[in-house]
Amino acid sequence: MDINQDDYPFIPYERDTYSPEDMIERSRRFYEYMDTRRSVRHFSDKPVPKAVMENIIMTASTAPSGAHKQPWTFCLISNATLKSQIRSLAEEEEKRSYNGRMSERWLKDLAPLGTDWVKEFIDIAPWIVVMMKRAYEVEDGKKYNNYYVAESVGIAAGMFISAVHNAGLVTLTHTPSPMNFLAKALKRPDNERPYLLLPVGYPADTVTVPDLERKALEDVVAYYE
Ligand code: IYR
Repeated sequence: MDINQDDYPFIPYERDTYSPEDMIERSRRFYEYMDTRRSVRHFSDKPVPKAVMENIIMTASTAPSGAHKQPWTFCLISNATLKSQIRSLAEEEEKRSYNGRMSERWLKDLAPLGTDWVKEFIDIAPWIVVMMKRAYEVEDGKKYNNYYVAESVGIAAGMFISAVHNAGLVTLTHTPSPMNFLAKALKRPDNERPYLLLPVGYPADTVTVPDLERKALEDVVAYYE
């Protein structure tokens, strides 16, 4: 196929830049702000405006993606009947996972986090977002695979989580496994596969989180100067 780059004109791009001192200060502040994020398992049922969720989804959708295909769909759920249906299906799978499918070692690793198969937050959080990855697109009845789908949706999920934090809300990356039941319950088309379930809302009134420490810089960086 002949590709003429002139058919795809570029446009100028400008953005604010900062002095080295300001960069250090801004990046430090952002790190400290992000370091206040915690995964929360207990939510308040206090409503959150839909417009907030739409802004968060649009932020996530600014993520870079393979060939700019943006291979994601964010299912935005507030319907109580659907939430409770999803909860019972998730719990069915999770109960089996916690009671046999997960290894002893895995359960031991999870013990400090206080997780179990009960997923009450699916009923309680005002919004449940199910992120779908779009494996392919259909054009003129033909399937065209998307590119680097796992990488693309992973990046979008990170940006989603950051946007939730920026709004002053909390979320949790819930991964019921297997999660095919979600595609069915949400009547998604064949090209979409469930990727993550994220409840979003305010934390419950007296919420607690595990006393975790994050790795130090020297434990996560390898320098080549
Ligand atoms: N998917 C299950 C179990 C689970 C697994 C890991 I690894 C976690 O970090 C947390 C939970 C669940 O969502 O409960």
